[in-house]
Amino acid sequence: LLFAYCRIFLAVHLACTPPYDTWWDGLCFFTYQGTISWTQGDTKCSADNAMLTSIHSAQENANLNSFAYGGPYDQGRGYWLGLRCNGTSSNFYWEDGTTVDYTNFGVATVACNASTADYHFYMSPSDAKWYNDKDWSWYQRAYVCKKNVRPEDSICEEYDNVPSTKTCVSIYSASKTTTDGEKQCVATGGHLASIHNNTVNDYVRRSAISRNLLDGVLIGLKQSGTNASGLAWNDSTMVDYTNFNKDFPNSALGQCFAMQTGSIAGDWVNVVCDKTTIPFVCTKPAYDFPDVYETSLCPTQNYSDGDMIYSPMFPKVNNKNSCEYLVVGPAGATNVQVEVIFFESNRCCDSLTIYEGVAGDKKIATLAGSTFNGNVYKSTIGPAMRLVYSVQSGAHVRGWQLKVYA
Ligand SMILES: *[C@@H]1O[C@H](CO)[C@@H](O)[C@H](O)[C@H]1NC(C)=O
Ligand SMILES: *[C@@H]1O[C@H](CO)[C@@H](O)[C@H](O)[C@H]1NC(C)=O
Ligand SMILES: *[C@@H]1O[C@H](CO)[C@@H](O)[C@H](O)[C@H]1NC(C)=O
Ligand SMILES: *[C@@H]1O[C@H](CO)[C@@H](O)[C@H](O)[C@H]1NC(C)=O
Ligand SMILES: *[C@@H]1O[C@H](CO)[C@@H](O)[C@H](O)[C@H]1NC(C)=O
Ligand SMILES: CC(=O)N[C@H]1CO[C@H](CO)[C@@H](O)[C@@H]1O
Repeated sequence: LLFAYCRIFLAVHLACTPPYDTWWDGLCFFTYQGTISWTQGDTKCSADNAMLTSIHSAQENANLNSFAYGGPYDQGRGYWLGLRCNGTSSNFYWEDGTTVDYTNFGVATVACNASTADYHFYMSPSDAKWYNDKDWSWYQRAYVCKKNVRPEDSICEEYDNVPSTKTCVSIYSASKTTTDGEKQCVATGGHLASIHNNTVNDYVRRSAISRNLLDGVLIGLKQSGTNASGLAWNDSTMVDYTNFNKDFPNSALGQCFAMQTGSIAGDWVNVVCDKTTIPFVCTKPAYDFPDVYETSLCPTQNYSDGDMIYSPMFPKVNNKNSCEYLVVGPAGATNVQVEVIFFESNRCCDSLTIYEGVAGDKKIATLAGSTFNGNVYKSTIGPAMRLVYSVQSGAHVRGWQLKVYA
């Protein structure tokens, strides 16, 4: 049974923001499949608020080996890890500050002392053991980043919540065109910023200033006509607030817009779409987590058009229950569909398999990790599907929410 509450979910939301994915313990991981030096990999992870990964058990080592390897660009050179040697204390340490409570060296004795090199380790693709090079500073390998903080319970995930609003904001310092900025926003579940009042406008301006972005940021407003009547936000929300500089809008200067962060008003001016490259700001609506947890019981009813299906205990973490769900459309319909509204499971250990019909083993899809948000899955041989949620871990993940269309 589900608790009876009804709520409009504002947007598709993500657990780990792509390209990060939940591998185990609700933590977000990312594999870079090109090759890069240890130092560059370390810097790239830091730029994502992550660290080169640490590993704390044989199970985690095996997980990492299976998820990191075999990707399309796997160079077979192994993956940089965050393990190093402190010659002063003669101790190995993890870059992320966690305890070195497990090692899997490929050679019997690996010394760490004042006379050894400042080792940098990688996992080998052939035996999942850890090795190091003397010439680590130039040798290029893939790497794995890990975030030690779960995005659990943040209504904005990795965006920032504008205090006392339901708006999430993320400012990017890299200069992009409107098209590329919008792409990056979409990849993280948002759009180039839409701004609907002074609270949000001022927040964006102050955040930009605090990042030393004084030359303006792209926002998601576009002007199709020559006057203010042809204005639209890229996320399709209503233009119910504007904050133009006094001589604007002026379409002769471009059909896109930037906020002047250097002025206290944070006012808006036209810029040339796809020519002006400056930092940009994304927004998305805050995700409304239900404030009542689902029960941990499996359902006794069938689901049909318009129903939401939630995993047990959603959105409370650490569910251990596996359940089966039947989705049944009207007799004679050609198919039923489910849309993923939210999905967060540990890729290692928890999966949702979608089968054709109310019985049988013809698979439509298997979902695991946190990369399926917004996807739609359809039956093809009749108006029914069976969902089997198999939970081995459940650790620190919230589960999922699907919407049924029949
Ligand atoms: C190395 O160990 C020394 C002595 O314990 C400590 O002072 C220093 O901060 C350590 N360096 C790093 C990078 O952890
Ligand atoms: C460091 O470890 C190596 C390898 O075990 C050893 O040969 C060397 O004597 C050690 N150096 C110090 C200063 O302990
Ligand atoms: C400002 O707009 C946001 C949506 O963009 C809304 O959540 C918030 O409540 C508004 N704040 C005020 C003070 O109107
Ligand atoms: C504003 O532009 C629209 C087309 O974008 C046009 O239909 C309208 O007449 C214009 N209004 C004024 C006051 O210029
Ligand atoms: C669910 O659907 C199946 C297949 O149509 C049917 O046999 C079963 O009785 C239904 N269960 C409920 C509780 O309606
Ligand atoms: C609704 C809308 O304006 N969408 C646009 C957002 O920006 C991208 C990239 O510039 C366009 O392709 C969309 O059409």
